[in-house]
Amino acid sequence: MKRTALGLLMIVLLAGATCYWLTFIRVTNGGLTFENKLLIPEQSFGTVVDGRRQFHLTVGEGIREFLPGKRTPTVGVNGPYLGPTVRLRRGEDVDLIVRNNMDEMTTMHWHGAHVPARMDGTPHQSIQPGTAWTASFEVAQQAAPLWYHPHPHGTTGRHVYRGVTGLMWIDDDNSEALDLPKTYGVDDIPIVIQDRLFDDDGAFDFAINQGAVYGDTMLVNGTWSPFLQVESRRIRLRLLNGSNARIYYIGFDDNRAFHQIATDGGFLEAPLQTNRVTLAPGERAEILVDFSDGAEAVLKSYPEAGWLDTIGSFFVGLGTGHLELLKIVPRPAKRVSHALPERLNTISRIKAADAAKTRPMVLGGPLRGGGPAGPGVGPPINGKIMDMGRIDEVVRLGDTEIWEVRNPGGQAHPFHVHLVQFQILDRNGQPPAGAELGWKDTVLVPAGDTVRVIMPFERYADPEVPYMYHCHIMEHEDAGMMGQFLVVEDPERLSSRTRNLQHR
Ligand SMILES: [Cu+2]
Repeated sequence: MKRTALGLLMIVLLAGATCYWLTFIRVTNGGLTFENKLLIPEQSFGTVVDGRRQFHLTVGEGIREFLPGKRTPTVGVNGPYLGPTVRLRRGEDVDLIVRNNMDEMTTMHWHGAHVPARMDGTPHQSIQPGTAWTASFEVAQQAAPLWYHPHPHGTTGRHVYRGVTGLMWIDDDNSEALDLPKTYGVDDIPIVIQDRLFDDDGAFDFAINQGAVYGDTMLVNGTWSPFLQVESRRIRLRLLNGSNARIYYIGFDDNRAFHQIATDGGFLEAPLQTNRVTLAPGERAEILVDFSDGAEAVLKSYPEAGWLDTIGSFFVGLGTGHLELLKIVPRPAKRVSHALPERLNTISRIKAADAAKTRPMVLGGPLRGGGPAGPGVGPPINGKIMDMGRIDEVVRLGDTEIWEVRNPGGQAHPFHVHLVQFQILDRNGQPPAGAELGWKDTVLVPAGDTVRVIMPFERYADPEVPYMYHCHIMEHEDAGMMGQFLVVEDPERLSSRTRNLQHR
């Protein structure tokens, strides 16, 4: 009897370990020596021409040595890998002039930005090789840590994987008045987290496994095994999960507490003390970390809390799921530490009763009409695979809407909506807490969860050009886990062309 129970337990444990191993292949990055100085992307304030702030972003191929002695072919923006941190200010008019020096079509999307559909850089604003495209808009949103990346349908994942990603930080009166660390690269640090697979010859290996690309080598700002020297005082890290598919559970190796101060779309109301931040692809978080104790700490990703991961870590025994990112080395401070602000922002809660309608968004599940899902197809949203010639949803300008995002499938999907920042209304019926009270444009919906988000559609009607909503696991998005919505002044008076596009 005892023996049967033990055998059963062993089978369960081994199955758990096997599942774990399949999901998190070859993640064995422990034991880094952190010998490389963390690269900090250039920041750009552009140049003001006729009252408009202009930026030039040139996408082109390059070579970068990430691993010692290995030359990796890359694509970057104004350089071999990643792009400049674009600094914008609320109320300004900007022109972002994007030149494509690659030999294939791409686009450039301003993730989290409140911009007209024609300026959004979706699959509908293609930039052919050797040409340029200009996104012109007014910066019409609060201070927030946004980012930019290509969005060509079917090849987003590959373009991002090669290196086309940059940060786009917005400031406003509030962010400038707050007593926060603001010296770029000194106490206000961009942290772009990416996992990569390398071939033996050093080339990026875009290998789709379990439906997406998971790397075994961590890069921060394109730096492998990095360290960062800071003063022994409070510093600000602006984290972006710029990975194609991997979800991180960010903390420090000494489990120190820190304060989260911002989410995707802006500041939280007050600093939130924690020792973990979950970041799915596309999500951002700003944290304040106090190094006045002078102790070094390694920024890392922990395994997801859960029995499978605990067993997996134990059995596989290779530090699987523990991903070391960056060693932070404090030096004696020259300046006194910033105090922790008591208040950061005012977020008025949008009430469910203010919503004109609720739209269901079912992630994964069967295809409409029972067509074959499979390699390169799906998972679907609402049973449908992305069709650039189909309009899936039509939103009335001025309405507030609830989108009920339900994930009946077997894996987590980060759901991203263009144009808006939304609030989480509830998750599995429970009101949000902690960082989920902040403004978001991407929300992680684990298997089995239902998340209701609420958002106002205040500006930018366009009866022709749609915005996107999609899973931000880029290989899912590229396989069609994406839909299109129009924002129009009167959904009852659509052109016959648009009406036809709705019913494809
Ligand atoms: Cu997905």
